[in-house]
Amino acid sequence: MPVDRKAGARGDLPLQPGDLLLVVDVQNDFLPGGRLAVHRGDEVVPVLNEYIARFVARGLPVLAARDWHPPDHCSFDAQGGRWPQHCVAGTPGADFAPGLRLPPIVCVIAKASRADQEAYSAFAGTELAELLRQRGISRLFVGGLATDYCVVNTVRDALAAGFGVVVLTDAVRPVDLQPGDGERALARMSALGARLVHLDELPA
Ligand code: VGL
Ligand code: ZN
Repeated sequence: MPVDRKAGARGDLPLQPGDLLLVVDVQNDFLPGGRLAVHRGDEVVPVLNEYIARFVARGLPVLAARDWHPPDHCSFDAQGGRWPQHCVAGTPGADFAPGLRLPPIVCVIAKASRADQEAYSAFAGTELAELLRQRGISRLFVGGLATDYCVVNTVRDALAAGFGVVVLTDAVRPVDLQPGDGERALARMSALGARLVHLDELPA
């Protein structure tokens, strides 16, 4: 399914109170050289830094989710899961990318930290929805890794919980276990009601 990118003139998506930037799993193990490296995953870092700067300049909040597994997580191949061991809580592989310029006040959500449960979505088993509601957040701008796993599942749950969602298409990259998984994930998010944008469409 081709992804509809027709919408979007330069600067036509104003940022407003109630908007929040959600940075998903920009962690060393998902970058080239990491244990579950996403092809060109490092390319999202400078783009996300620009989005972060735009949110911070307007006093809008930034939240970072991180994959935060115990060493025997059920998704790891040694446990019969589909992935190599990655993002083990407290290890360098689970650290945020060193070049990612998260603001000094950033809320961090850890997910998939129970050994017996896989959780791609930042909403799964976390307090994210309550936290957003308490803070009066109505719309999430979502970027990070990986498009076809944690990003798409997080976006699906955000929409189901009633939040507006804007996907930052230049700040996501897919695992693409099957070629086209990333594009299909973008199409799915669009079909579910997310708006797909790139940096030019936000005010500078
Ligand atoms: C992810 C695979 C396994 C992700 C996390 O962050 O997209 N993908 N764990
Ligand atoms: Zn994981």
